[in-house]
Amino acid sequence: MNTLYIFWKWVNLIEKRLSPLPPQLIIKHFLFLFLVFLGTYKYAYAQNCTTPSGSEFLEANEVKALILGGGSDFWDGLAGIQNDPVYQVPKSLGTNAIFTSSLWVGGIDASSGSLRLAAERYRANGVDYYPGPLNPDGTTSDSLCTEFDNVYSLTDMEIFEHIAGVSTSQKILSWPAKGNPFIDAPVQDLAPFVDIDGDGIYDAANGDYPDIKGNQAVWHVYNDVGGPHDESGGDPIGIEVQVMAYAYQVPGFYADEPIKTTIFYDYRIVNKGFALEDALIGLHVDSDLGNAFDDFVGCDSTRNMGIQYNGDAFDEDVQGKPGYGSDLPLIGIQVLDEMNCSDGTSSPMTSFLYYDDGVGVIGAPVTPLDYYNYMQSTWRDGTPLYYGGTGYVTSAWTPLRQARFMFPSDPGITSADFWTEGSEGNTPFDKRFIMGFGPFDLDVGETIEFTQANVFSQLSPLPGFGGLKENSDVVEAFHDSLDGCTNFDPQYQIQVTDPTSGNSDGSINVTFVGDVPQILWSTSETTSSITDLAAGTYTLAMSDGFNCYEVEKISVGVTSIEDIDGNAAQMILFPNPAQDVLQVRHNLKGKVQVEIYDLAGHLIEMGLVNESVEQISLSQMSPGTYFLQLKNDKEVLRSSFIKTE
Ligand SMILES: [Ca+2]
Ligand SMILES: [Ca+2]
Ligand SMILES: [Ca+2]
Ligand SMILES: [Ca+2]
Repeated sequence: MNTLYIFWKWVNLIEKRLSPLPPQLIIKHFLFLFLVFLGTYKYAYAQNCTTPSGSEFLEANEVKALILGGGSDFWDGLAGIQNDPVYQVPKSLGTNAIFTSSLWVGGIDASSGSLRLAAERYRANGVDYYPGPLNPDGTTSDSLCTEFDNVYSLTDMEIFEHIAGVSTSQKILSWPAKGNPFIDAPVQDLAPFVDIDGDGIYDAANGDYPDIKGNQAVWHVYNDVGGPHDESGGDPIGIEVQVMAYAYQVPGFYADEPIKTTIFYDYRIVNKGFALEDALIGLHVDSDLGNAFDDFVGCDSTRNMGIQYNGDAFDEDVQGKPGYGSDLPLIGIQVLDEMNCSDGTSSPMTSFLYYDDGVGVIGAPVTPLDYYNYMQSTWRDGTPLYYGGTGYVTSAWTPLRQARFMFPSDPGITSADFWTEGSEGNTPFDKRFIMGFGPFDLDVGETIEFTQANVFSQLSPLPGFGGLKENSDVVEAFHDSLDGCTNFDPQYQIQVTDPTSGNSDGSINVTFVGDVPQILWSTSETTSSITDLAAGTYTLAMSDGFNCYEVEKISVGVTSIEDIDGNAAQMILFPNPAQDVLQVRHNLKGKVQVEIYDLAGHLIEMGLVNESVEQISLSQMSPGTYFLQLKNDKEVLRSSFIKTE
């Protein structure tokens, strides 16, 4: 694409975005942005990697969010996919709440003492981030960038169907996890997965499945060395960023409503380049709540939360979209707990700052140092944030003390030390902010991980944060309750009725004790009992609805291996019921351990078998129903049989 065209298109977008501004301000923006454009043009090296072009909508609940490849979301800028910011909440209204949000990372090179930085705002000058992971030595290549120029979206239902053996989608097969034979990438930790066969490698054909969160998740990976840092002008660090955005559509009772208007992110930032001292992580957010030109910003440092809220009592319609009207919106960008470094250190939010997007000392960042300073409450001229006023010290104003957090007060709770946009008499306008975390010592090989939640509220009447704080508490408690899968342990009994010879009149009846999980059979049925079964092996997949699964394979009336299809691990028991001797056939490899349990779960018998055909004597056992389990080092098979008099 030719440069002039890019610039013209970009000007058009900026003009559209700024159209409610007075003309002289638009011209000011034009001139400023044009100077920025010329200033950064010198960084236009020959390209190695493609710029990110992937995108997917995350829309599992009442948020519709455009997740973009690379380091910024919602507004795709010059990529031109949507030409519209897409963070609609509630999506039924179709009103945008966030224009764009992006990740900033900066720090001091431990050996050279110079600043290294990756940061994007609007991708107006280009990008700092490129698609794909880095090789272990911190390098990348055209082919690696191209292979990963994608964002990967999955629903929990697609995974459930894969686990149950209903269907395995192409997206499951090509999930970009470690060692996947379907993708071309170095064998290293990438997208999370559950390693069913325990070989350390992802292969859906062997039963492994993606380990997502939420009812839908969107995962992608990017780095800051695939090309020049055209947006910030910073020197590259050598970071790889893996991020999963996800959302829950939980069944509704009132206290869960905030979950439906929240999206989460799990970030994993891996340093594979240069050791950094005083590394800072920033979240740059330009919220535009409906009408973008009547907003205020603030923060709640105890919650690690940057807040944007409507600055007046009515949110007007904007550019053909409905505003929020008098149901005034607030959005909080929150880091749950803290940011954690693999060296054992962690950090809460240590800085919150807004800037006005002009050309002044509290205006838009231009140099890499500007970006770095904005992550530590320092203005563009190097002066620190002071408490009160505009936060910028002048000769006419002698502030009392320095500050880390700008506008930290809840406008609903006045106090002696009150500082909000309203208390300073600011005019509601198009605002943006930066949340800073750190400093960290980020050595090569170390990672920083954190979870971000975008929390929404329309519950607060002007002027308080009360409703948003309530929602934030619900979201945090919900997130804390998702403590892995150790508590998901469904208890059940299985009754099998074999089909009469050559017919399809068999059945499986599963009786749950306690909580009944979500059920999906390989037959696509979702009830606890299935009927009209021909001889064969059926898979029962169980889920808690929050990404935890259990699987049971149950054989019905199977008397020959030909009755079972596919290469998957299988076993057959016959005759069943049996009186004296039970024949066991299976296709497990290697040493196989056999265990027999009674209905109460007591182990009755165990032993090792090496052959694919075994005979088990039942003569010492009482009549009744038993479970037989076979397992080798990779797989487990279970089935039930009946011992008769
Ligand atoms: Ca595996
Ligand atoms: Ca607004
Ligand atoms: Ca208004
Ligand atoms: Ca804004």
